[in-house]
Amino acid sequence: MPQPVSTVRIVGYGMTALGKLGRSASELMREALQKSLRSAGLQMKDLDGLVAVPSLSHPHFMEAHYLATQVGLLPHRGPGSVRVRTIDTGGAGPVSGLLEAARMVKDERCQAVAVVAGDAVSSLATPEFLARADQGCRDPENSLPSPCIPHGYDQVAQWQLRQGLLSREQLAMVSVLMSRQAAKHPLALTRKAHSLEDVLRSRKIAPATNLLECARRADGGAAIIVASSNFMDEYMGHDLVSSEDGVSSARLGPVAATGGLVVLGGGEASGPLYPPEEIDESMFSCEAAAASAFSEAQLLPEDLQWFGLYDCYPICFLRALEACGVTPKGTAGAWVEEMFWKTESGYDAGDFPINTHGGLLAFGAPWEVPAMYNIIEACEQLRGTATGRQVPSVRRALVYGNGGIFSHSAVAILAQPV
Ligand code: MLC
Repeated sequence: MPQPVSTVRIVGYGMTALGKLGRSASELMREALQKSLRSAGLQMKDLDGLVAVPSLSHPHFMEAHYLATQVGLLPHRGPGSVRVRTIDTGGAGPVSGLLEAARMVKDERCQAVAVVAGDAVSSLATPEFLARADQGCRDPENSLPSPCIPHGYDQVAQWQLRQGLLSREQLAMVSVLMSRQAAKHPLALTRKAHSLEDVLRSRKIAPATNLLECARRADGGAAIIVASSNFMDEYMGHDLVSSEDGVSSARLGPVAATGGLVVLGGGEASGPLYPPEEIDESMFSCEAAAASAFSEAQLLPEDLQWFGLYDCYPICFLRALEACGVTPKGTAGAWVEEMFWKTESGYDAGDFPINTHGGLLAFGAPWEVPAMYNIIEACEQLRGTATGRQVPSVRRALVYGNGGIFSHSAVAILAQPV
């Protein structure tokens, strides 16, 4: 009998609380991993793969090996083998991790792979946070002032402002829009929508970047479980629970029970680690990553009903709108302004089907974790469980993670199972 064609699916996901939690990154990773296993109905012993992204607050040599050892996945004692990998593509890490896990399932015949991220950058005192964050982004040739990351993005924002396709207000409107979205999500850090004046009058961090336009620092962990549909169908089929009336059902968790979410395609591309002295289009990589993802999924932007776009700073979100085909090249500023007015006095989730959790600017940003929130929110939207912010009829969704200062892009396209 030929085996039915297997698809790669996200069969579980989970996250910790967000905030200033006073817990280590490893503790947050472990909690998120346990929650994601529960939502799949799997146990630690069912995993034969683990991908982790490193943390800034509590870094470990070979983070994924460290975590796998802590949770008892290593040393491996059962049949077969376990593969464990640390992926460092900055904030793109969770989406790179999802694509790596999908390859592990497809090409290396893994049955179930966890992708885990966690960090505690809010619990780090600001001078220590900045010393560590600046160290990674300080270019000896073009020394960015501290805080280096906001200044790096600011250089790109200023370059776009000089081109005349964007206004300072349109940049600030991105933060307002994200705060309006976050106000509808029960776990988001930002509870109340900002006004445009709140954003424009908040503390100046760099020439065209104010405090409310910076990724909102937080502690938190998040994880997903990626598995082959064959494994979920066949292996879990053996793990039957008999009820009193003799009916058997698999011990699947709530996400896996509805078939999980299908990983249709993905793409990655890289740019330089620091913005070059002369900024031009060659430093950006989201366009190439998105094109690969669309090509692999054999879809066009209009085939998607929801987008999770990286928004560590407004300029990243604005560029993503164009790179992912939400709006044509050169029109993102005007598009954001139109959305700003459209959502000004109440709106339905379907009016603005992007970052319905509030993104890095308003949901919360534990360093390299936040792209996992894009993935998790995509799953909630695809499952129809985004209570109070559900976009109608989401069948396919795109998630984008960005690392460094536009230094790495990872894009994945997810879908409901057919
Ligand atoms: C901060 N606050 C916000 C906010 N940002 N509130 C709402 N929305 C936002 N976006 C709040 C804080 O919660 C805090 O509230 C108060 O404002 C002061 O913030 P702070 O962070 O405590 O201030 P400070 O210590 O002075 O530091 C300011 C800062 C820092 C700008 C230097 O916040 C910072 O560096 N932020 C950016 C982090 C960052 O760059 N992350 C990586 C993005 S790049 P309260 O109530 O506690 O006083 C990326 C790619 C990659 O994602 O690879 O990583």
